[in-house]
Amino acid sequence: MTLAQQDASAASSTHRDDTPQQASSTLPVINPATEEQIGTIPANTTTDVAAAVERAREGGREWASYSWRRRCDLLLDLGRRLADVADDLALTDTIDSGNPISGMRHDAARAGEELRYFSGLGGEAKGDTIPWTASQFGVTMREPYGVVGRITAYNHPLLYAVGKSAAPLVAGNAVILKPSEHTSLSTIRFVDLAAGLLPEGVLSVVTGTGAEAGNALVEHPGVPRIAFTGGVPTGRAVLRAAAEHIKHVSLELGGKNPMVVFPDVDLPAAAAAAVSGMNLRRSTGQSCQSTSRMLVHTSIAQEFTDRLVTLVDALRIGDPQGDDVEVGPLSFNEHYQRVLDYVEVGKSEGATLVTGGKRPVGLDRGYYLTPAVFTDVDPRMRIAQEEIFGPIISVLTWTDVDQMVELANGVEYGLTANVWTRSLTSAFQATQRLDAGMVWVNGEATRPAGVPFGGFKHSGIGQEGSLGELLGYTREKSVIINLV
Ligand code: TXE
Repeated sequence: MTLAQQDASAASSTHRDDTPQQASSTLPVINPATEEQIGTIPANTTTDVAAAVERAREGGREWASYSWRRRCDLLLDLGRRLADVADDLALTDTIDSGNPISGMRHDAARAGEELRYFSGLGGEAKGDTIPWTASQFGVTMREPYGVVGRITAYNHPLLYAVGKSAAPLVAGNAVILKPSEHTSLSTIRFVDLAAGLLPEGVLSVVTGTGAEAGNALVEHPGVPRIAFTGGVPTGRAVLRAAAEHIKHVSLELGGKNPMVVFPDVDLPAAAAAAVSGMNLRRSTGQSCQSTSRMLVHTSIAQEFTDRLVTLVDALRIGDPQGDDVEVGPLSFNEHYQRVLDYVEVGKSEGATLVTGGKRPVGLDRGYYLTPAVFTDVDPRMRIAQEEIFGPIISVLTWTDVDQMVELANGVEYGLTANVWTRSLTSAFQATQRLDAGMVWVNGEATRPAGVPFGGFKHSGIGQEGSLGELLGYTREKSVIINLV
């Protein structure tokens, strides 16, 4: 029995209050590299979610009574438990999501970093004093919400489970995780690691469909704070459902991110950054921050594209458990079909498919696709406007900076952008005009802890990965003190 089968059967057999309740129905766990069912996860119901909320409220009261120092020490202990099984969990993510093991090992390490980063910030959830008169003044106090519902997307399962529960836990909230139904295994195992360390109910997970378990969490009056990572259509549904209880909601949504290439660049370096920026090696291009639109100055477009195609074609595609494998399968069949459709859409719209977009030779099973590069892309085409969330790159050209800015900002999204030039002036002038929450200058899609990450326009509400995220999981209460 493989590790993931052990995990999957563990997920559906053992029951501990903070792991998903036994549910009358289950959802299949499919290994995207083999298309085989390797287990099941509980399809939690609204009733299961309500029970989880009750336990979270209970545990959350105790957790909030701890000093921040004690909470952070316990979370650092949890981080040590995580580190002990990091490789195991990375393999679980690879078998569950299809992402290459090297990428998932990176995620497991990054997850530990996020936990340490926020555990180091515990004392920063502080208020202010507001001077007034000698006998009257104001203070503000930051309090936890109580229970936070943390709904996550499928593409970085463990990193999201750990990295996105750290800040709300440090702030004194109980967290109920709702991972994607496509990749829930490592989240269940992570929550298991907290057993006996955190009070019962402080960190728990519900699994199942978004329409049932996810929506139940958003609609439950006992969960005043919702943080969602996922697609724009679901983000809208979450906002609507949360409106009933006027909940505080943060959204990390999709992107259609540009990489801008000025004519003065070091072309080999820029082409290599284009491949890294697509996150092909970490999650087969399934990343909200991927820069999938190459906006290249006309004068260097052909040479840049030739170099990009050479690098893309050289990527090693195969079984994601292989240490030297760079690109794995897409994570689930429905999405695989969707990305395959976009290849046809691109061709039917008149763009030129220069390379890729096919099942790799010799990989007859599994949701595999060779990374694709399109040229002759008109900015109004669907492949230039819509988030594909897969290994498909569109190359568009520009001649003047105003045209480039119009191209870059000409989509509904505003998550990231990457500007490549040797000129600091060009870089900053472009950065100031780009409508994106995060801009790399000569970057490679890396995000150090502490740098706020959040989208403009349809890419979301709020920021993560920084002190702002921690404070976003607190409510600020104002107190007017009168010395009598
Ligand atoms: O999202 P979905 P996916 C975005 C990415 C892409 C999408 C892919 O850009 O658009 O996520 O992830 C649950 N009420 N980001 O396909 O389908 C569902 O069960 C409550 C952005 O997973 O939106 C899953 O757990 N919950 C990001 C989660 O929502 C519901 C980083 C997401 O599902 C629900 C990564 C409902 N009605 C991906 N319906 C960033 N910006 O950081 C579904 N869900």
